[in-house]
Formats: sequence, C-alpha cells, structure tokens
Amino acid sequence: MTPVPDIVPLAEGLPAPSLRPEQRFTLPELSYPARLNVARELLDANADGGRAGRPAIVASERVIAYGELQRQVNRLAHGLLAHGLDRGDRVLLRMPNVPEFILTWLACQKAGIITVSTMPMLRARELGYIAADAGTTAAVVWGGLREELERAQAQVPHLSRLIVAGDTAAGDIALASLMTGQPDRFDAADTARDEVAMIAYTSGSTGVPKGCVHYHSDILASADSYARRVLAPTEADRFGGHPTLAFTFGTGGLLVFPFRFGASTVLSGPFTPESMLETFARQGVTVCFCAPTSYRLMLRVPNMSQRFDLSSLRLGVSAAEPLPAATYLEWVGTTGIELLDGIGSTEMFHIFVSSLAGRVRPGATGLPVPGYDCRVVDDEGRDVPAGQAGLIAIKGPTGCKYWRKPERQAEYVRFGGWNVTGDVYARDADGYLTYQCRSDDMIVSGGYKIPGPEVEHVLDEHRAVAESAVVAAPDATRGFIVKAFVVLKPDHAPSEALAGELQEHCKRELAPYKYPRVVEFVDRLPRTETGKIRRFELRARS
Ligand code: 3UK
Repeated sequence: MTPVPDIVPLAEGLPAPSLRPEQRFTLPELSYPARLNVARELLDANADGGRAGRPAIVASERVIAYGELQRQVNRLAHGLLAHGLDRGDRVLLRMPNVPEFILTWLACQKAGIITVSTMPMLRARELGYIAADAGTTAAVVWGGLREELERAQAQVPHLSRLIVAGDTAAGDIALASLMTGQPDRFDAADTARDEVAMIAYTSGSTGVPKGCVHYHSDILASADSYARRVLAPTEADRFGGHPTLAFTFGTGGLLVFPFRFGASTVLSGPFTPESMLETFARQGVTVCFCAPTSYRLMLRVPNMSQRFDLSSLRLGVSAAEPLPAATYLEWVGTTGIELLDGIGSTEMFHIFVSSLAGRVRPGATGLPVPGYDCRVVDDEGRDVPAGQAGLIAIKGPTGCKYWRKPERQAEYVRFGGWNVTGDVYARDADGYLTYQCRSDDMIVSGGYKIPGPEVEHVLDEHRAVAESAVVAAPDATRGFIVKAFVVLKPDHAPSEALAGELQEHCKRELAPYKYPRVVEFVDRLPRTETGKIRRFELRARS
C-alpha cells in the first residue's frame, strides 16, 4: 500500500504559477477582477441575471432550473460549513454524472472549499493515494460507489468523514440532511482570482497519480477562450456526452461551459452507443463531448442516422485521444454534423489546440485556441522547422501547477513557462498541428490514459509473476490496447487460465479499464545495457 502523507497546509503544496496575470490573460474576455468566485460566475450570474427559470440540469426526467439549483447550492454551502468544513479544506467527490455532483461541486466552490473529484472507476488503492496526497478531510460519495471508498478508508485516516448522496444506509450522514433547515441565501466566499478551486488527479506516466491545481480564474479562462471562441455557445445550447464530471474534459464540457453561457447540461447514465444516441435525440443535445472511440462505436450502431433523430446536434467535440481522418470523415459523411478534434489535458484544465468549424483538416488536431501560444520544439526547447516532429509546448491562461510534485512540475513546465505535455506534434506551413505520438510510456486506449508502469507494478505483485512489461498494441476500435508481456516464476507454467487470473487481479486492484486485454508469456524481457526494459522493442513486436 502507498505510504500515507501528512496533511500539508495549502500554501506548502502549491507551486508558484509560471506566468504573471498579464502574460496569462491576453484576451479582453480574460480580464478578471482580483476577487473572483467561480460559483458566483457560473450560477449566481444566471440565477440573479434573469435566467432563474431556465433549465440548468437535465437528467432523464428531472429538470433543475438555475433558480432552484441556486437555492439548493446555497443550503448545501451552509450545511458544509455547519458540518465543520472550512474555506481551503479539500473534499473528495466520488459520484457518477448525477445532479448531486454539480450541486456539491458548486456548493464547495461557493464556500471556498477545494474539490478533489475522482473518477467513479477508481479502486481503493487509487482513492487512498489521492485522499492522502490531497489531504482531504471529508468525502461526498454516491451510495452505489461507497464500497471502494470504504476499503480505502481502512488505510487512510484522511477519509474519516463520509457524506453520502443517493442511496443512504442507517447511520449515514446524508447529503440531503446537511441541507435541511439551512437558509436559501448564501454569500459566495470572497475568493481571490488565483485561489485554488480544485485539484484534478491524472495518472502519471510513472504510475503515481499527480494532482493538478486549478484556480477560480483557470476554470473561467478555459470557458472564455476555448468554449467561447470555438463552440460559440448561446443559452439555447444543450451540452451532452459521456465524459465523467470528475475528468476535466467532463467538468468543462458538462458543467463549466454550459453554465458560463446560461445553457443547459444533459446528464446521462453509463455510456452505451445506443443510449448515448437516444439521449442526444430525446433531450435535443446541441453540442456533444465524446472520445473518438465512442464516435466509432456510435457509427457501428446499424442505421444510426435513420433510427435516431440527431437534427438538434450542431457540433461534436472529440478529445482525449487523436481523431483519425477516417473517423472524422465517416462521422461527418453519415450524420452531416461537424466534428471538432481538440487536445486538452488535466494539467491545462481543457482544450488548448482545436479544429474550427468549417476549417477542419481531417487528421490534424487543428490550431492553437485563441489565448494560447503554441510551439513545436526539440529537447532543448528550440523550435523545429515546419513539417518536422517535436514536442508541443503551450503557454496560455491555464497551465500546469502540480500539487506537491516539484520534480514533475519541472518536467511539465520547461523552457521558461512553456507547458510540455509529452505529445509529439508536427506543424505544417499553414500552422495546422498534427499529432504524432506520445513521448513516454503512457498508453492511450479508448481515451483513457494508462501508465504502463502502474499496471506492471500490480502484475508484479501477483504470486506467479517474476516481472512484466506493459505496452500499447494497436487496435481498430480503441486506438491502442494494453498488452502485458509476463515472465513467470520458475514454478508456474503459462496457461490461458493464468492469463485470465492476471487480468482479474488487475481489474480488482486498479480501475478496470487499465487491465491488460492481451497477456503474452515470455521467457525474458529485452533490456538495454543499463538494465532498462526496451519497451519500444516490445511495442514494435505488438
Ligand atoms: C492525449 C490527445 C491526441 C494527449 C483531456 C480534453 O485527455 C485529456 O486529459 P488527460 O490528462 O490526457 C492528456 C493527454 O491525452 N490527448 C488528449 N486529447 C487528444 N491526443 N489528440 C487529442 N485530441 O496525450 C494529452 O497529453 O487525461 C482532453 C479536455 C480535458 C482533458 N483533461
């Protein structure tokens, strides 16, 4: 089990931002006042600005208007403070895409409490690490997802206080009970523009999750650069799609962006291609956020465009992994709906290079989002000529601020304030940027980021395994899949049953999407002179 760090005061865990405000906020839309509260801007601006009756959240038959949501958020903000939480405290969120997620997130922001959202698929091991690293002092958990968190609780004292939403059991502190009897009005905490609002965790390529800090201003800046300029939303829009609200792709697409423009968010249950298409049609979704794998799966639904009325959809956003030209052309050819690739990261909060409607080059990610500067450089930070591959480096209103990881910070923010994501890109003479590959051991499968070393670590814990190496193998649907090369201990023989057992072991110990879909037993692993596993050789073999 991961050792448990002590709770660290906020200021000590925080890296200094690499850019001054005047270097970050270069667009007029980004000139924020020094005091800024993201919940006031996203919620009160609508509820008090004539949109109290407009729909904020649509979740199957439930529609919650901005005015009603504001009252709930205010009561919960009071309830959280009455429960002993304070400004600057960290609260872990573990919920699916339900209205309670948005309610809790906004209530925390309004009270100046820092949200640490976690993906529903994470297991006890991963949750325990995050809770300890972020120093969370309470968690809000969805009843149906409590088991893994309770397993983590056994090892992590930082998880002592659980607040349960949805199905509760006797003795629980229910989210609803915190709101009972609390006033409908709550004055937002007078937070600073550059005060921590959230810490979003991302799988590190080394296998240790990294917390990415975002300020109140970062969250709004992403809406006011990417969403405003690329999606041009109006209050008539309905944002939908499958990314979990805990992933910044979803936090932006299904919470921040719709609310910034007084539009609505459409929440849906677990993704299946049919249910997603059904939600688009029934709820009149106008802008959807999905990973390329999901667009491919939806295209495979027989007669999809005859069976589902997609006439409300005006724009699809594709992110989390590259969108191949073939997928783009098939989607636009079948549905007639524009599809915009965009690269984002948890460190940058959201998308910083994107295609633009009407100016798409199939196969290219696109152009820098207005407000962001972008270069393609070599390992020393020198620009490489057009057409040549190099590291993509970004500067803009959002940027990487790792929580308590100074060495990682120095790897991501380099060359004097440039964010180096680890993606290899080439820029053509017209400025269009085309993705080439990752420069590290991260496997991108179905939009999920899976650090090879993290899976290796869990495989190596199995009693039959001597050592292992995990790499990406090409796959028609998922882009890549996780493939494990396993060397067994002398007293164990390769078998299909053992391969299955290793897969089950990984699914139990890690978020199930990380398990190796292919296990190949080998006698030994290829190594370099210095003893490093030659992963590139194994990749080539796959
Ligand atoms: C890869 C892409 C090629 C790339 C994300 C939109 O994916 C998101 O965040 P993560 O932290 O991963 C970041 C990494 O994912 N990637 C993402 N989009 C693309 N590669 N083409 C793309 N269009 O390796 C990047 O460094 O999980 C995406 C918005 C918010 C996000 N957090």
